[in-house]
Amino acid sequence: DTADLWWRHAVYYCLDVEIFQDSDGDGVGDIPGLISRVPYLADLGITCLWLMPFFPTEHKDDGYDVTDYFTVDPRVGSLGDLVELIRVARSHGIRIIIDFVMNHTSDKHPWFEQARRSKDDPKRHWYVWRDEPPEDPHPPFFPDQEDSTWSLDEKTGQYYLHHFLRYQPDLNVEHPQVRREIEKNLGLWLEIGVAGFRFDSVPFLFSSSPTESGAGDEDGEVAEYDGLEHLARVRGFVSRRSGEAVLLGEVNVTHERQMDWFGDPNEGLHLQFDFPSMQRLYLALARGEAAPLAEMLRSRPPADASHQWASFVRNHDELTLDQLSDEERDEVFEAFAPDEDMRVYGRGIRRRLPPMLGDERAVRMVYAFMFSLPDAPVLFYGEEIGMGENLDLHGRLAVRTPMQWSREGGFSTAPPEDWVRAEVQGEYGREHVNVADQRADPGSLWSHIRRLSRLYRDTPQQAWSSLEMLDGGPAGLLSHVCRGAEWSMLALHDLSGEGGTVRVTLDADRSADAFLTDRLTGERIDASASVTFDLEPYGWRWL
Ligand code: ISL
Repeated sequence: DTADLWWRHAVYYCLDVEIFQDSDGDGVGDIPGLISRVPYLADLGITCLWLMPFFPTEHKDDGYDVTDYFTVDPRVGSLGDLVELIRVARSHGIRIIIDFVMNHTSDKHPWFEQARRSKDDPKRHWYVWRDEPPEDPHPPFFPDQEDSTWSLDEKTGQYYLHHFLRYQPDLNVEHPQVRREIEKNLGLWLEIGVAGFRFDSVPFLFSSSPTESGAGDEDGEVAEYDGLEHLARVRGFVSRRSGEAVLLGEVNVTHERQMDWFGDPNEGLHLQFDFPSMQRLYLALARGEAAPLAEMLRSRPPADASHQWASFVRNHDELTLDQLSDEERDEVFEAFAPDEDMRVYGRGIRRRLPPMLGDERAVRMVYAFMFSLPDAPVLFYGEEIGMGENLDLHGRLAVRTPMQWSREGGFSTAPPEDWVRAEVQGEYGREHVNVADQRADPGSLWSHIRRLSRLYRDTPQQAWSSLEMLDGGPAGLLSHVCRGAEWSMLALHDLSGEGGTVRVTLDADRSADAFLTDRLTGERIDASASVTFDLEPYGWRWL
């Protein structure tokens, strides 16, 4: 595989154009606005932007219900603007990857409108139809809006499959013409210059249609095998079209099953979010014990040279806790989302970090931990300033409020009541939480995250190292080593909030020339035998 491996040591930043920066005063963020913020992102240490969907949409699922895959929603700009963004970003060392949402279309997509005209329509089988609704393949993802993953199409009297909302009918990927459209679409964006895709809802995107025998697909080995074959073809297609394209997949399943989606060397997805470990991080914090997270990371299958895990601590959805048991999920709810309105769909938390964790020392430690792994770090916009959420907004929209650039707002010159989404009020409003103020303060969360992200960016050895979990020390202590051939990092993090004393003993046979360097201060610590560190509550040290 001759593909460029830039993606392995990139720092990722996810944003939605419509809430990042408005350039023309209509209250909606746009691509020219984003272009003006590229230098900001480069300065923060970002080297890859993941853009949430910017396609024409009916807004039933914040852009994840697409009506045209081959262009840009005129509300946020034009194809020309996008090409310009790619050029400007590239000149600042930033690549762009985009959300790829072809598991389903909008029900207002012309394909679906045609498919539902009659049972004999040539596009009918681009979607998945049944005379009777089979058993649901899984509980509905939006249980406040849907009871079933099948909806009746009145006119033709059949039910169609929608893993998500009824406004998001699933495409039938078994249909060769649908697969051709998928390739045409990937091909268009690669030609325009994107450096890859964040594949939305991977297990569904690559699933065969449910079988007559009972909607299957849930655990069906056969269906999954087909999906993997399909992914292999898609990866081949993408690699032939672009030497550098990367596939970052959203696969919220166990590590063991995620390994199938990585596949053999140089196959499958390049990157996958590590949902199981990130969910365990919150369980560990709730208990004040490192064990739940340490165990999960210890048992995590290592990614080979052509694959990488991606770490994150928040994203644009609820913080899903579905890799935890019911009891474990309740513990996390109890600790971090005691009120019902902080939770969503019974499975996750719709809060950002500072309000969720309360203690800013914990917040800083959590970001240090995220950047201390070999994994590709993925930030969600606004995390660098500790933006909060607006629980008055429906569901996941709570964590998707306009970027807070300054005390005055800075997102748009339109009056705030005309902004695309209500801004956050209270403690995490822009009065205190904004880029301008935090940029000027070397002690701010922004400065902390910038330091972490630039350090990761400038240390590719870390991304190529392998993860080793260490035992010993206080119960709240998470210790790991990123071990490389010529470079290793020992990382200590206190997850308990109690701090403690940690004694580090170096291997006898290495001690002759061994020394430790504090990665942040550059201070050299003589450690010919062993050395003791005192960690503050939620303290951390990288050596
Ligand atoms: O697996 C999950 C919960 O058990 C979910 O996290 C699921 O993977 C997720 O809801 C899928 O999300 C993605 O596709 C949705 C969209 O609404 C989300 O914003 C997107 O991240 C439908 O396109």
